[in-house]
Amino acid sequence: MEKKELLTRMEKSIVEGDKDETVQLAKEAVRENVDLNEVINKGYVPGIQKVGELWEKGEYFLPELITSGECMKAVMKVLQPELEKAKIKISSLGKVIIGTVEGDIHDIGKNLVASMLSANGFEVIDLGADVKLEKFIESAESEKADLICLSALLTTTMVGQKKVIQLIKERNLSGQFKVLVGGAPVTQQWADDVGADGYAENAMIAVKAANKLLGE
Ligand code: B12
Repeated sequence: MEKKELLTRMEKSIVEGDKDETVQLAKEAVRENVDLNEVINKGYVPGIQKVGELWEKGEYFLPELITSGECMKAVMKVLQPELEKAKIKISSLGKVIIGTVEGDIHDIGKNLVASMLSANGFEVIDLGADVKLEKFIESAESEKADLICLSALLTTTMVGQKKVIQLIKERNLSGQFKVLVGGAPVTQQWADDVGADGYAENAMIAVKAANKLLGE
């Protein structure tokens, strides 16, 4: 199958919530050695974004969102090991704690960021979604992490990012690890306002931001 057609079908399979097709296409991409960054960012992600638009327009409802979300997860199950294999086996560029903040169960974007960081040589500890704010700090301390990545998809949970940064300051831990924030409602302005060390609008840029923060 031509790459363009493959990417279009990937997008469509997510929009239609066709899990068998999404997984089968991911396997085909791996077999055919298609660039997995492209597969994710030009195939599957546009699909889930379209689902979001359809939801906003009132054309899709919660069951469709859940089904498409599950398709994304199934795809990442296929792609993640391949991304891992591709990563250059040199010493880790840094240890990263990542999770979606308390009260927020969205994890598709967070998983993508985790996958990309991992594929690009970072050691990633994924705490999952709906993570207690304290846990980010406890894990970062016990794991001696270099970076905490906080994802938030709801305007109501974004404030959790701010609270984690406050807790870090209160405990005089600011010098020990950097904080990177992201998620659909998060902006550079918000990151600056809450005192985050960095912000990235997508998983690719998150890798660049992490490199910049830990390379300095
Ligand atoms: C799929 C989805 C769901 C799925 C989630 C499945 C899952 N396992 O994640 C389900 C159906 C469960 C769901 C539930 C809900 N959802 Co929802 N959901 C979405 C949807 C359609 C897509 C989100 C997504 O996965 N996008 C694709 C990924 C790839 O993009 P992303 O998450 O933005 O991540 C990228 C970047 O933001 C960035 N990034 C993400 N995290 C991080 C972290 C760091 C550190 C960095 C640097 C970068 C970074 O990189 C990622 C990859 O490029 C969005 C619509 C939208 N436009 O975002 C609504 C949306 C986020 N949901 C919304 C709502 C309201 C809800 C519910 C409250 C609905 C309800 N009434 O129950 C619940 C939330 C329950 C809870 N407590 O969390 C609203 C939020 C409104 C708001 N502003 O607060 C949105 C915006 C829809 C809307 N327009 O109203 N949802």
